[in-house]
Amino acid sequence: MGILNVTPDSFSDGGHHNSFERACRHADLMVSQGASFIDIGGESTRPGAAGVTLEQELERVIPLVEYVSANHDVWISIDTSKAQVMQEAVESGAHLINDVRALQEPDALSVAAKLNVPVCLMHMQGQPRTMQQSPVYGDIVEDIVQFFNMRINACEAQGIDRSQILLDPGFGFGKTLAHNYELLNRLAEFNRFELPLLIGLSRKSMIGQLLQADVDERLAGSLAAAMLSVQKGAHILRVHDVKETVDMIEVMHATTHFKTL
Ligand code: PT1
Repeated sequence: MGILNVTPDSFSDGGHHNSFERACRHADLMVSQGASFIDIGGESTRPGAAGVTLEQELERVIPLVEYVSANHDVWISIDTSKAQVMQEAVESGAHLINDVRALQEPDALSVAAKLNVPVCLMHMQGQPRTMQQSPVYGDIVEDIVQFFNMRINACEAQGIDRSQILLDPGFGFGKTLAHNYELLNRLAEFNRFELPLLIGLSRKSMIGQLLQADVDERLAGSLAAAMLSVQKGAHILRVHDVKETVDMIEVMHATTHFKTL
């Protein structure tokens, strides 16, 4: 799953045109590199980020959903927590709702149920602006398992079929460095749900803090963590570096595809 972030281009004097064009070319590139999903998001949810208005978010993501839908044969994922963005994105061609707030915002649950598309439920402690201040858990895995059980039940009560649910433990969302690495080590414990696991750790602070590396120097660390997550049962990797991740997966798969005897 290639990440397509739409943030306004402060260098362009022509309003939104420049950033839209760049985002389209980036989508083209990620598809040519082998992405099977494009995750389109208009709200930054990295630590410290403030929210965006509904109007801003719609203005950023809907033209891109339309562009990818018209030009590429890939799954389009809409990364949003807002019911109206979910609705307009799916009406414009999105196939999957990716919600870092696990359908807990107003009307999100009922709208997602009505839209009848798969939903990814992500775990987050707190809200992006403050989530890294002092995250506390009992047992990191068991606390997230409990959260997933609660949200799966809420989905099923609204008529969302269990087969339409994906789970994401939310690396970097209200978790210390130690929480993130224990979570990665114990990822296989989420296989008990028998639901697809979506994992996002590409270029995150859990790599940067450990390696003392800036965002543009986190590729090797991100690939190592992504490979481990696949070995422990991850089904979908949400990444910036599509080509490198596809190469990594191909090498992993080769180990089981050759038999000479
Ligand atoms: C994610 C994810 C996401 N991450 C899903 N959606 C982001 N399903 C946005 C950092 O620690 O993991 N899963 N949508 C991006 N959010 C972050 C969070 C970016 C933490 C960076 C960090 O650096």
